[in-house]
Parts: sequence; C-alpha cells; structure tokens
Amino acid sequence: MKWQERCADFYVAEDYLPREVAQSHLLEILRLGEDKQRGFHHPHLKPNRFHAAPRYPVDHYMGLGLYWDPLDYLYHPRMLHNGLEPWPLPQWLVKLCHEVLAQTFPHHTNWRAEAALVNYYTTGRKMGRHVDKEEKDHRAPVIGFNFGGTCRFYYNDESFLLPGNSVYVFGDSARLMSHGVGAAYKKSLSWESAGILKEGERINITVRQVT
Ligand SMILES: O=C(O)CCC(=O)C(=O)O
Repeated sequence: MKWQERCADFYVAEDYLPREVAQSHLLEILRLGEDKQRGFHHPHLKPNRFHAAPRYPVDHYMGLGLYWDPLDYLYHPRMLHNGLEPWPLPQWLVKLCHEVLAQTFPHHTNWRAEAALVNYYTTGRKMGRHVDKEEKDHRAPVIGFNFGGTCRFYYNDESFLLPGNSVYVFGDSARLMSHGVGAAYKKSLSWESAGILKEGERINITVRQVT
C-alpha cells in the first residue's frame, strides 16, 4: 500500500480496497443505515446564539459502538434520543483499522476501535473545520474510510482532493489538527461505488479510540 504523508503523522492511501470488497462493505453500511432506530438520522447540535435548535451538517449520520452525540459532544453507550445501543462496529472494519495502523502507526499496538462515526454526505453536504478532541487520548489515531465521490479535504492551512476508496489516518503530532471537507464533486463517483451511491454523494467512516 502506498501511503502519502500529507504532513507529519497524517497519511492517505488511495485505491485502498479491491472493488468487490469496497462494494460489499459499502452495502453493509447502507443496510445498517436503513434501520429506523439505529440507522441514519439527523441529530441536533448544541444551540448557539443564531439557532435554538441547529442540526448536524450531515443529515444522514450514524454512530457505531460508542455513540458520539453532536448535541453534547460526548460519547455514550446508548443513544440519548431513543435509549438504544448503537450497532456494534462490524468485524471487517476493526480488522481494516488494525491493518492500517500496522502500516502507519505500528507503535500504537494497544489502540482500540471503540466508535465509528458514519457521515453520509448527500449532494452538496459538507463539514466545517473542527478539531476532534472529545476522545481521551489526544495521540490515538483517527482512521477515515471514504466511499463514493471525491471531495476536497482541508487540514491546517492546506488541502487536497480525497477520492472514494481512500483511507486517511492522523495521530500523534497531527491528532489535533483542524480539518473539514467540501461537498463531493459531481461526476467524481469512484467506480467501486457506482450503482450504489449517486454522483455528488460520499460516505465517510471515522473510527476512533475514545476511552
Ligand atoms: O468526511 C470526512 O472525511 C470528515 C469527517 C470528520 O471530519 C470527522 O468525522 O471528524
């Protein structure tokens, strides 16, 4: 696997999975997302001085394992809005994370996949810049798997194009970098996702150690 180091401790690899494997993982995520209780939903965000009840920027959001709630920015074993436990992380996802870490951060041997945030960006949806700091260990890598369209990924003062079927991982000195993504470009759907997602759509799964 060819990893590009975008800055110290931030790596990206393109064409990560074989086509059929990427497709079956994407289909499984969509299947989990169809569930009315545990699947994709549009959570509320913390109120701010402009909105009493703002919504999370991505209207199809799902948590696996520990549930990160955009309302309080905390991780929970059960979802606050319905009291249910989220789906567990699929075994293939946990295994992929350990493969990624063995190649990029081999010294993080005790890393645990405790939560996955699944953001399904429908056409035009994007994520503003932020820092992931709600997890306890501010060096433990965050791993992001990408399906569907290409978007621009912003980090620190730089940016690059991030296609479907790519993986990124940032940890150690890059763990608290600011980052965000633009909307997926039209006509940029990765061929693995064609027929499953639409042009302009993108799914990102970030896996984290939380406790
Ligand atoms: O969609 C992405 O690649 C970014 C997701 C992200 O910033 C996050 O989950 O913290």
